[in-house]
Amino acid sequence: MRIALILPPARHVDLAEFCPLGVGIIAARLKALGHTVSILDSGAWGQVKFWRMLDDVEADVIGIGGTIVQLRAMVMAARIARKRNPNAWLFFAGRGVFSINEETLLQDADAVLMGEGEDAVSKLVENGLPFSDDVFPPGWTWKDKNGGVRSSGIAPLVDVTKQPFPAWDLYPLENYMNFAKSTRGYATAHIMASRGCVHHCTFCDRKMSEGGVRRRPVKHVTDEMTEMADRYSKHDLNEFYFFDPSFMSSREWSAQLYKELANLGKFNWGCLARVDDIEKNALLNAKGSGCAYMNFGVETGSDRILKEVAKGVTTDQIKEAFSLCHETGVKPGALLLIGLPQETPEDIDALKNLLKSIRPAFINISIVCPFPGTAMAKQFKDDILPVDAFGYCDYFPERTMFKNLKIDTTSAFNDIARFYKEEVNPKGYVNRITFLG
Ligand code: B12
Ligand code: SF4
Repeated sequence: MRIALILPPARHVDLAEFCPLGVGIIAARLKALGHTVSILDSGAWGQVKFWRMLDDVEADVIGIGGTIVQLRAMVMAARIARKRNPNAWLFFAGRGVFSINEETLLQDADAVLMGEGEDAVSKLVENGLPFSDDVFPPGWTWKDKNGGVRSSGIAPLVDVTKQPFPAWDLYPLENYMNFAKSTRGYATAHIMASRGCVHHCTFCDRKMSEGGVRRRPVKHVTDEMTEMADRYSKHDLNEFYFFDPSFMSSREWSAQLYKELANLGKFNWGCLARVDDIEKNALLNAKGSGCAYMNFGVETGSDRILKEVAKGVTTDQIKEAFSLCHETGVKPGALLLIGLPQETPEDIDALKNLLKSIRPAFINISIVCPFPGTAMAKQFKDDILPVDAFGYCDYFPERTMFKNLKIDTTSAFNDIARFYKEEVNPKGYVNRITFLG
């Protein structure tokens, strides 16, 4: 079968430096079964080229996926792909599909994949087209032969220890790397060594994070890094960035990884991390194995809000982790959230004071968005603008979806960014979102 996996754009993302890793693993599984697979990711080409290239996609099975803020583009992409491929079997996938009634999606698709795709897609396509109602493995909602809607539930979590590397040859990797070079000055490659998270921050959509943390064997991870580095040496691949939500949460596993990376002695890397996972020895070992920076979900400078959003950390822990990073030479970055319904102007001042004390090398300021299904969306359901799931595409990431905030998010954003540059770290980097209108 010819299988096309398509990732349409979020309104605010044009070129991206990260490639969709989960989709790459699905592609590798499908290739191993002998199918002809292609990946068309908007982030690799930019929005204008993406829509042009979509016109040329020819396939027997078409999967279109993304987060909630890609939903509208997913539907548009399905309509375009259908025109060119009237007989193709088309499905929607990704995080976004959980936020909307499946019957709405089934107006433009034959099925919806709910959950992780590696097993669900591979097992389905083993059956050959057309897929009869009795061949759907768990994870699918589809239109049956009588026009009704059937569901086999949510796909079980996959065994991450048994998955292949992403099908690197199917991505135009140099595009991601060139984009990274144009913004960072050097190429970076993304990697996920684990999936899942045991925390319950109220703003996080955790529908696919349950089941604990599933870690890949250390050797599998470092082999992937070695393969990438060999394959892309000519692109000056300089660094790896671990996107795992729970990267340092196991001391034992992390220690093994640092040891292996130190033995290899050839990679620089950075990661997402939580301040409560930081401890001096681990940091020293991380640093010794090539760790250059860590980005922490700091979110806010108020202990009251940290508690209310169930972040599970305190400002003292944030200060301690940043201080250890400065001491050990690992550059700490701070990911911040503003626009929480509980937030007052005093809380913005507290955040500025915290920034002054922790001196991040980098800040990213996001305006919090109450994604459907999150604890925050349930808690503040009467305070959220009445828009359907597609409407999130219009607000995220620059406009608040809360009706009555005590702060103005645009002024707070500008105030924090200015304060950081002028009074905390003039050489620091503020990640700003660029809009395409
Ligand atoms: C790591 C991460 C990222 C990384 C992605 C890393 C990478 N290179 O793939 C980065 C930082 C780039 C990222 C970006 C964004 N993210 Co993010 N991210 C996460 C995080 C922390 C973990 C995701 C994860 O475990 N992925 C593992 C892979 C394997 O899972 P997956 O991507 O969902 O893919 C699987 C299935 O969903 C399915 N699938 C997904 N897409 C498709 C497409 C096709 C065609 C098929 C067949 C299958 C399929 O199969 C995949 C393999 O099993 C989660 C939070 C969490 N705890 O889960 C948020 C999360 C997924 N992100 C989210 C959001 C909103 C975004 C952004 C829009 C944020 C932004 N500020 O721009 C962008 C989207 C960018 C874009 N696509 O244009 C939301 C999604 C909410 C929702 N309801 O849709 C989450 C849940 C966080 C939250 N706020 O609640 N993210
Ligand atoms: S925000 Fe991060 S730590 Fe919190 S639940 Fe989501 S993935 Fe876990």
